[in-house]
Amino acid sequence: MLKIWGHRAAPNVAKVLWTCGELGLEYELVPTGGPNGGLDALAYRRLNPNGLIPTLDDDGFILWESHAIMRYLARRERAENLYPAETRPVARVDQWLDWQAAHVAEAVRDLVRLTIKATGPVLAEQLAHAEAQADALFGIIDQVLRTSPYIAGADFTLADIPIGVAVRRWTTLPVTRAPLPALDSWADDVLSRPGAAALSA
Ligand SMILES: N[C@@H](CCC(=O)N[C@@H](CS)C(=O)NCC(=O)O)C(=O)O
Repeated sequence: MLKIWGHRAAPNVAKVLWTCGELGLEYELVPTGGPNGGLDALAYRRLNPNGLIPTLDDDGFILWESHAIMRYLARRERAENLYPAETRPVARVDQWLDWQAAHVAEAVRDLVRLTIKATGPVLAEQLAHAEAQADALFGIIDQVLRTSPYIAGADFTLADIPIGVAVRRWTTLPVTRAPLPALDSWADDVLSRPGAAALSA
């Protein structure tokens, strides 16, 4: 059985668990990181030298980086509905996966650092700047979703997963958010998929 080191509340782990849910894959979750600790243990560092979660073990094949794991699992299961084989459709999915990791993840992380994980006083301008950054990024997705049912086109794909996880996180933070109706209704749709149940299990 697949082994995944991490914990459900960690967004990058949630992406992988959701992917497993979509693929109908069973896994053993090894509680690591967050309140479980264990990231600095030598044995864990041998698996993942970054000391971060998630890490996957598929019958001795060790893989880290959440999006690499998602792609690997979709390919392993030949799930072309989630991760197409054709050059252009897969490029579109990759575009959104990379964009989420490069921009959205950081914007949400900034908001977390300035709110629920703030270690000292936060300037109102700092928070307003971070809120505006997130509004602008999620606004890009809202625009797409006004004319497209899913992030990468007509069908649900891997591209919807990291952005779904990020929206879920963003909407639970004590921040001011721009109203983005197309994004909200897409999020209601994708987060109610059976595959996403792993996020709140
Ligand atoms: N780029 C990495 C980032 C991994 C990462 O930052 N993981 C966070 C959880 S989302 C982590 O390990 N945090 C330490 C902890 O939760 O204790 C990935 O996508 O897998």
